[in-house]
Amino acid sequence: MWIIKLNSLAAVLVFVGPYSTFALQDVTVDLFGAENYGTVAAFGDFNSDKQTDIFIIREQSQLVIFLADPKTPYFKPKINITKDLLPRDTIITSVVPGDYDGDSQMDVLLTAQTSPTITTVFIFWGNNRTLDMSGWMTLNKTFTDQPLVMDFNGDMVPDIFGSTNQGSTEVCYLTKRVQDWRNALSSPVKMRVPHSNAFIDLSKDFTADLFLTTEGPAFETWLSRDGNFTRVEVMPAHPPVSTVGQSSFVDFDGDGYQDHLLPVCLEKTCQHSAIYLAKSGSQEWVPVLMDFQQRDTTWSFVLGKPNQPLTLHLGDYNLDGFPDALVILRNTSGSGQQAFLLENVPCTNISCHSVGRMFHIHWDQSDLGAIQNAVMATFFDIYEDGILDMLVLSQAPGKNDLIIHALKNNFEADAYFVKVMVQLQSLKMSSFS
Ligand SMILES: *[C@@H]1O[C@H](CO)[C@@H](O)[C@H](O)[C@H]1NC(C)=O
Ligand SMILES: *[C@@H]1O[C@H](CO)[C@@H](O)[C@H](O)[C@H]1NC(C)=O
Ligand SMILES: *[C@@H]1O[C@H](CO)[C@@H](O)[C@H](O)[C@H]1NC(C)=O
Ligand SMILES: *[C@@H]1O[C@H](CO)[C@@H](O)[C@H](O)[C@H]1NC(C)=O
Ligand SMILES: *[C@@H]1O[C@H](CO)[C@@H](O)[C@H](O)[C@H]1NC(C)=O
Ligand SMILES: *[C@@H]1O[C@H](CO)[C@@H](O)[C@H](O)[C@H]1NC(C)=O
Ligand SMILES: [Ca+2]
Ligand SMILES: [Ca+2]
Repeated sequence: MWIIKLNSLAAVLVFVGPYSTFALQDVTVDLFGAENYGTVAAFGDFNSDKQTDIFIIREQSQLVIFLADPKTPYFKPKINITKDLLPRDTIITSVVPGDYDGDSQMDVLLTAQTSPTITTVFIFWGNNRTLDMSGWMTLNKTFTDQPLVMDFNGDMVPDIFGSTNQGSTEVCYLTKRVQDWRNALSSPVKMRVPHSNAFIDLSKDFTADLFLTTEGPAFETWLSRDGNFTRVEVMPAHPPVSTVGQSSFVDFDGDGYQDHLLPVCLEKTCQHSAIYLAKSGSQEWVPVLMDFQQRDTTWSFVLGKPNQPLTLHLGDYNLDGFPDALVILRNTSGSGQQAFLLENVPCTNISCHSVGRMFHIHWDQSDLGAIQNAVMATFFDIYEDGILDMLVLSQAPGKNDLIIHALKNNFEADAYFVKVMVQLQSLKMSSFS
C-alpha cells in the first residue's frame, strides 16, 4: 500500500511542473479497426442516438458516415454516398450535417468544387436514421466559395449563406425542401477566398451575428436585428503580416467575452509565424505566440495548400478553463511537418501583458512528433467523458487518402495525481498552522 503511494507521488513529480507534457495513447485500432483512412470532415449525431458520429471523405469523391457503436471498433462505416451517385468528377470539399428542411431528421450538405470559383451544393435528406439516396437536391445557384451554414432568419433551421457572384450575397432557405433564395446583405461585400466567416454572438445579446473576412484583408461585423444584418464595424487586418489565416472566436483569457484569434505568416514565404488576438470590441492586435523556435529549428505555419489553410483547432485539453489549440507546423529548414499542442498559459512576456495569457508550444510531445507529415489535427471527445482526445491526419507517400490517427488523452489519470498532490500539500499547509 505504501509502495503504491510512493510510486504515485513519484509520478506526481514527473507530471506536475510548468508546461508538463501529457501521455497520449494511440487508440486508432479500437476506434476504426482497419478503416482509418480518409479526410475527417465533420462530426455530428447523425442517427439521434446521442453519440457523436464521424463524417469522412474518401478519394475526394465519396462520403462515408461512421456511426458510433458500443463495441470495438467504436466507429463503423455504415452510410455511403458513393461517387457514382454524384455527377462525374465531383470533388467534395466539405460536409455540413444539419436538419435543413426542419423535419427533425439530420440531413447532409456536401459542397463540391467544379472550378476555382464555382462551388456547387448538394443536400441528401435524412430518412429514418439513414439517408435517402434517391431524392437528393442540387442547389440551382452556385457560390464563389464554400458557403456558410447558419440560421439567417432565426427560425432555428440552418440556412445557406454565401456569395453567389462578385460582391452580392444570397441566402437559401430550404424549409419543406423548397429552395427560397433571397438577397442577404444590404450592401455588397467581397469575401476573401479561402473563406473565413463565422456566425457567432459578438454583441452579447444572445443572438448570433455575422463575422466576415473580406478581400483587403479586413474583418467586418454585421449585427443581427430581427433577422436583418447591419454592418457595424470594419477592422483592417494586422498591418505587418503577409498571410492572414482562419479566424477563431473563443474566450482566451477567461473574462467571459469572445476574443478573436488569428494565425498569421509574417512574410510571403512564411518563414516566421505568429498568433494574434483582438479582445472583444478592441481594434488592437496583441501577439499571444511569437516564439516558434525549438532549439536550432524554426517552425512555421504551412502555406499554399488550399485544403490546409492556417487554422487553429481549439479545445480545453487540460480542463483548466482556458482553451488550448492544435496546429500543424513545418520545419522551415527541413521538410518535416507535424502537429503541435499549444497550451494556454499565463503570459510571461511584456508583449502579451494586456491579455494576461499566451500560448506555449509543447515541443516534447513525442506521441505527436511520431506522426510524420501530419496535415490536420483536431480535438475530439472519443469516449464522450468530457475529456478531449485528438484526431491527427497524416499523408503517407503513394497513398491517395490520408491516414487517421486517434490519440486518447490520459489527462484524467494525470489530473487525479495532481489532485492527490494538492491534497498532500494542503495537509502539509494545515499542519504548519
Ligand atoms: C461503402 O462503399 C465502399 C466502396 O466504395 C464499400 O467497400 C463499403 O462496403 C461500403 N460500405 C457500406 C456501409 O455500404
Ligand atoms: C426504419 O428503419 C428500421 C430499420 O433500421 C425499420 O425496421 C423500420 O421499419 C423503418 N421505419 C420506417 C417508417 O421506414
Ligand atoms: C430551383 O429548384 C427548385 C427545386 O427546389 C425547382 O423547383 C425550381 O424550378 C428551380 N428554379 C430554377 C430557376 O431552376
Ligand atoms: C428587414 O429587411 C427587409 C428587406 O430589406 C424589410 O422588408 C424588413 O422590414 C426588415 N425587417 C426589420 C425588422 O427591419
Ligand atoms: C529540421 O530540419 C533540419 C534539416 O533537415 C534538421 O537538421 C533538424 O533536425 C530538423 N529539426 C527537427 C526539430 O526535427
Ligand atoms: C516576447 O515577445 C517578443 C515580441 O514582442 C518576441 O520577439 C519574443 O520572442 C517573445 N519572447 C518569448 C520568450 O516568447
Ligand atoms: Ca431533415
Ligand atoms: Ca487549457
